[in-house]
Amino acid sequence: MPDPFDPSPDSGDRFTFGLWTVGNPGADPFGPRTRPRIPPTEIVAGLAKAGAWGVNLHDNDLVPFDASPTERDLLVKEFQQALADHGLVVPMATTNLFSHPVFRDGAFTASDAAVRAFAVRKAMKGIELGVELGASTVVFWGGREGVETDAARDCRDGLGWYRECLDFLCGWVKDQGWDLKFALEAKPNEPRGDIYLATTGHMLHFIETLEHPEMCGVNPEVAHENMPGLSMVHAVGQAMEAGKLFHIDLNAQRIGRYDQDLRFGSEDLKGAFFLVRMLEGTCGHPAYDGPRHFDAHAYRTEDVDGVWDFAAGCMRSYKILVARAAAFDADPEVQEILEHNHADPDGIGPILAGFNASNLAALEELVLDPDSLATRGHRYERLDQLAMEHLMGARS
Ligand code: DIG
Ligand code: MN
Ligand code: MN
Repeated sequence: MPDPFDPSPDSGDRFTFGLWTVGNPGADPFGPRTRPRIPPTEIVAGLAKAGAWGVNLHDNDLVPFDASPTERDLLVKEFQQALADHGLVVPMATTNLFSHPVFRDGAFTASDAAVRAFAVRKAMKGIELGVELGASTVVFWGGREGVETDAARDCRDGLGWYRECLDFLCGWVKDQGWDLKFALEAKPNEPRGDIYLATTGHMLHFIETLEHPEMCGVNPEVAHENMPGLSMVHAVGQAMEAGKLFHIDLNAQRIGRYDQDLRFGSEDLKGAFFLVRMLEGTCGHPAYDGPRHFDAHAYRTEDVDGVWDFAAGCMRSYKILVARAAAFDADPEVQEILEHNHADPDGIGPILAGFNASNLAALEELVLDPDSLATRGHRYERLDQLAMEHLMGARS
């Protein structure tokens, strides 16, 4: 009997990992790598064996920064063969605009226009690689777009240059005739002291100031919203409500710590439960239809076998939470409490759905007793206990 929580692309699972995730060799700022580097073609084979649907990459995860065009083409050819051999797709590509020292003062927001030009050209090459591999989404994570001191530049200049570079790239992509989506990823800090556009909320506003906002959405990451103590569920909910959840980075994080990029579900399990419930649409709103991407890596303590334990754990935990969320929303007691709380027997809700003379008159005629309204119960303690019991497997 197959394990219902083992991932299966054939049954519709759309799990993806970046080359940099299971390929993370365990180095950190305080010590060198603890694991051998896994070549991209072996990562493809390992992800296929683990049950992933796709693999994502930064340009330099596959093609070294200083590779010649011939070396680049050979590496891409080998990678494409591995994808074909193992049946994996590449739904997303991104460009490394943060490792090389040229980006030490930023890429799209660097005060040096020559660095910004270099970054845009590198992003164009990264996008070309993504198109060659079949990607439809391009993620931009501005890891170096920020400052350690605001003496460096006025943030309005940085934001203006950020906008210029993204508008340029959107115009170039449209000129190429490619149907690509840009997914902008926020993070509050690390590696910069402060990173511009620190949260998904900041990004959602910034997108509306771009020349081609319709091409651009967000790529929220659990760890990046949780680092400053924000709710990933609310960030994703706002993005979905705006039709801008173009991609997602799933992992786990302890609030107030450096970016841990932990195995999905391994920390704030309740937050992961409500996030999966939102993504899967079991609560009644439309589901997210993109890849379930894990931007995470195994503990530095792990060997290569532990890396594949990590990958399996990400996918299994996601599938277990799908089942728990579905059971919660199918629970008659949950439905009864939610229906009771959302009931509108006097038809008051529609009065506020648009200002007009009729609604204004209806609003003014309402008899509303605040003391009576203040006494109504919501049974949230019972509702949350039901969620916890489904989550803990004490209720099915
Ligand atoms: C880090 O959270 C960033 C980079 O790994 C990459 O640019 C992006 C892709 O998901 N996430
Ligand atoms: Mn991260
Ligand atoms: Mn990420």
